[in-house]
Amino acid sequence: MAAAAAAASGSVPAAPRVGLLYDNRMCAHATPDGEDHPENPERLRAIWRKLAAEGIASRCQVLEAKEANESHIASVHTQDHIKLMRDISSKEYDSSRDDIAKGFNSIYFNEGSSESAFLAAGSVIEVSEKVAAGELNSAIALVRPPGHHAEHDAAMGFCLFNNVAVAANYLLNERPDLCIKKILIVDWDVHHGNGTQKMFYDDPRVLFFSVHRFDFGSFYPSQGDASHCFIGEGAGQGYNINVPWEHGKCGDADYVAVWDHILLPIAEAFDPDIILVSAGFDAALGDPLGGCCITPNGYALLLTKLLGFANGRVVMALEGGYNLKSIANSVCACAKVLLGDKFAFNAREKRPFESTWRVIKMVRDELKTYWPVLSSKLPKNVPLRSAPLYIEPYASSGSESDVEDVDELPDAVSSVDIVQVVDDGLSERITMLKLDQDNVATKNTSSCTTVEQSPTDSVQAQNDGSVVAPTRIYDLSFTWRSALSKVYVWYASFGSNMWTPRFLCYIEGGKVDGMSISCFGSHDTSPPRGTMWKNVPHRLFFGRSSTPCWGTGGVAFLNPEINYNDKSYICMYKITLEQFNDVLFQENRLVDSSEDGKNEFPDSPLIGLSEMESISSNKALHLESIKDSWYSNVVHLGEEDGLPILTMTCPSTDVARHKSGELPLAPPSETYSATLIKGLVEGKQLDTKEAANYINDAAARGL
Ligand code: Q9C
Ligand code: ZN
Repeated sequence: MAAAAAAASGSVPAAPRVGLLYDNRMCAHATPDGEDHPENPERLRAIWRKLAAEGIASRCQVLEAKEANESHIASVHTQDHIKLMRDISSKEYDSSRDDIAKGFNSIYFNEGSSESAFLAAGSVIEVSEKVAAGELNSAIALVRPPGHHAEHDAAMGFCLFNNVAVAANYLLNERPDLCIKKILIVDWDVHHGNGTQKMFYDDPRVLFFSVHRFDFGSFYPSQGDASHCFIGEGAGQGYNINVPWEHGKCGDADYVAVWDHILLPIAEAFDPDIILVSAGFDAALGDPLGGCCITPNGYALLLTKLLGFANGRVVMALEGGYNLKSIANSVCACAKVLLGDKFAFNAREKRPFESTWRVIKMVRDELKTYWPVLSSKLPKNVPLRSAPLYIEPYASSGSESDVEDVDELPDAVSSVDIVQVVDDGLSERITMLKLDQDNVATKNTSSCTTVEQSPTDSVQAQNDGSVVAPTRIYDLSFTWRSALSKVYVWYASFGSNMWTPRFLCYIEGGKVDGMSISCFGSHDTSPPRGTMWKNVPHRLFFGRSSTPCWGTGGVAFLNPEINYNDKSYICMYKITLEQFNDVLFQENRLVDSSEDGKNEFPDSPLIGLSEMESISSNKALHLESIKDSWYSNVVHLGEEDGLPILTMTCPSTDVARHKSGELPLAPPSETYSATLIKGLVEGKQLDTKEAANYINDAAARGL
């Protein structure tokens, strides 16, 4: 109305009133002994410095933080939790503070935590109230600790109180005078907003939308409830929307596609009175935890699209985001949007991933009964790009991506861009890519590979989502080792290889207690570059009845189907793709010893670069050439550090045979199970008794 009046009178419309809340007191929350931590006070300072330097802060209404009333926090948190957060910084907790923090998932406390937590929650209330009341058009609350992981009775994931949830409840319950009846929460932090989801799960007044890395359940917080199947319950059915990425390489084009084909049509139908953004910036290009690649322009575009709803009443509350430059630049771009500055949106990479399209279809399908607009036809022939390859560009530098200069980072790298980043052995790899693609005639090395030419065309889809690789007909032994030695993967073990000394037999050769035959070892005997444990939603089971190495008893397999009721331990080793192939050869007994004592490995890799692409876009690759081997199915379990997590297990057809009884299920032998237990205990996952129970339960449970 204001704009219309301005136009009629011929005057220039007034600049939007934008609130900007910054308060140094929220920098008091920090690690107790000054240890490094991604969620640190510098985050707020870096953003503030940038906004001040760019002349943005002076164009906003700058607000001070305000502590939340306990009664307002009580709308989403238990009294016990509120009391603990209030008292945790007091003297009485000096000796127990660290232990209490350990009791939570990914939490630290210090003497400043209580004040910061109350200020963060109160600040989001403060700006939301002002926007709802029309005193401000929109606002940004630069708060910490963040909020969206906090559960009603627990701190979690760097979050103490759920700031956005507290503010939403305040508007709905405490301020009927402001007439806020419907709230859209857009959570674009790279992690799932598990806390917020739970707090409004049955509440149709709050539409909760979260887009996050999921990686088939392996990405933090690794709870199955981040999947698209969680749509709300009771009256809230259809009012909870999860968009779970399959991998960690999504960027502007992927987010825009989700906005255009899911979020915006639903926002139009829902017609919110205000939008609260759980604005984490850890999906930004350069973020050390997220791995995604939204540019500042990308955030600006996503935010611009939201301003079309709720009369532009948008409140942004900071959540995660751990690259100081990325978050400063991204918040700055968002502030400019709110202030009405014009943007040129020219994202370089406009194509979403194939996987993004798959996720969009899945989510729309799940929700179309609640939001009929989602039944509309999606555009056809959208140019897509296939999943990225995983090459460590600078193998000798550390993995500290947070020290990189964001201005220097390339755009979301596409599969072929990466080939250009690696400088040595380049021509060799290009040759190999060409040879590798003999049956994909159109594959080229320009940067515009489209889905029509994707390597998945050369493989056959199976009904379980895995694909069958064609039998290889060429010999690349002269190049493949050098090419694949520059590509890193996480090899995930769920069986005896969880015990590192046993796994190292596959790298260095030899055997450990309980093994009756020696391993050949890999060509490249360098040790893993990292080890890490995770849980995955796949069933561990023990099948077959004896092995040449371990004697009588079953050995471990992982059912490649996802089942969120399962939580299996995996121990991951960061090794090269060359080493992974050598492990795969040995696991499938494909290595021979010739008369002169030399070990004969197969002369082409089972998993080359093109197989990697099809594994990451199809989740699994059953290796047809070794279909009768026990571990012929390579499964993509997600990503860590931007590298794929791969494991080897039996094909789905064997799972079916184990289910039907055609193949035996059998408990592991004593020595084999002792090796698994040693792995879990030395890896500090379980104590001896728990580990034994874990193995026995899995053996007894079957499939
Ligand atoms: N391997 C926010 O972005 N990571 N929180 C734990 C354990 C916790 C992120 C990793 C990440 C929490 C607000
Ligand atoms: Zn996050």
